[in-house]
Amino acid sequence: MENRVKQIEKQALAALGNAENSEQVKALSVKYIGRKGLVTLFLRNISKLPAEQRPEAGKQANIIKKRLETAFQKAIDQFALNQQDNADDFIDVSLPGRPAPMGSLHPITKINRRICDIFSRMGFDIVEGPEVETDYYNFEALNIPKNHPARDMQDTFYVSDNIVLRTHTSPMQVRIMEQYQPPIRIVAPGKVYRCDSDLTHTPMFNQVEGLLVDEHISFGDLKGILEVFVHQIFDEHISLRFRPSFFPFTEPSAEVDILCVMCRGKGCKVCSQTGWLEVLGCGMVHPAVFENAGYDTSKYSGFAFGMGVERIAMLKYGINDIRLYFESDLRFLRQF
Ligand code: 2U9
Repeated sequence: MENRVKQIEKQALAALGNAENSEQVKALSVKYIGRKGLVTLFLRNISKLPAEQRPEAGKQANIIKKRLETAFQKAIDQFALNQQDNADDFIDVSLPGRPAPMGSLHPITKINRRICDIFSRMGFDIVEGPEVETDYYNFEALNIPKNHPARDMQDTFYVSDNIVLRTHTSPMQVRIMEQYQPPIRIVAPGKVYRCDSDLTHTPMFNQVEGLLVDEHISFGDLKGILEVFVHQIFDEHISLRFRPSFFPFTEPSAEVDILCVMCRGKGCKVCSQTGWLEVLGCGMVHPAVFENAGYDTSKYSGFAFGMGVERIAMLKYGINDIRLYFESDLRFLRQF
């Protein structure tokens, strides 16, 4: 008889091993230890056993009933836990994906591209060249003589006696003139280097310079092209003026100012009370520069211009410290 209850336990545990969910375990619990379960019936029938067997059989059957109760409950708890785990693992493929953090272009790159794009639409080609230059391309060919203050050690980074970090992108335009006869229409964007550092100057900054050479080019052409440029980069209604200036490589030379964006011409701290803000420099190419390039000055004339990209970006966005563009502070950069 005792063997019979042990057999029932063995059978119950084997069936429990094959159960796949808590519903099946509950059914087994009913089958074995429920009110009409096999172990329960065994216990009820103990009275039919010979008197001397009853105590031991009853003891065994109760122990087995307890063991099965514990085993069934443990299995039910385990299935409940697994179900919870599965719920955590569940992937809802219909949810929108997590947005990947995206980089963006630096404001100086954006303005640089915008400047080049405006000239490109007016037929200018974009040319790029070396940042380490010879004295000839950076100074001599551009009518900057040996004793000119721009060559000063204070202003120029010298690599050796004859080699410098370019102080402007003009050397590139000299190289183009050596290779091609007019007509030429180019802009040269790129990094340039000068020994200078304060609120509005950094030792490296970005320039865009332009050069247009053909027959019958006049100061009127220069004004027309640069007016279109200023209106496109700032605002088509902005007032501008051409103010006489001096550069060794252009004659006559001028600087272009826009009406102060802060005070609209009244005079304030930003425009040093002048009512105007300097945007770029320009002029008709000096005949000495054409002669160095081997261009026929009786046939060709042309104009050139140059601007600092950081300066344009400062004016456009109302930034008063150029160094902000070089500090990689995302709180600053995210605003553009
Ligand atoms: C050749 C001949 C002439 C380029 C020019 C300027 C005027 C000018 C400054 C603006 C602010 C430099 O970035 S800045 O500091 N540039 O004012 N640049 S005309 O003249 C040339 C270039 C090439 C062959």
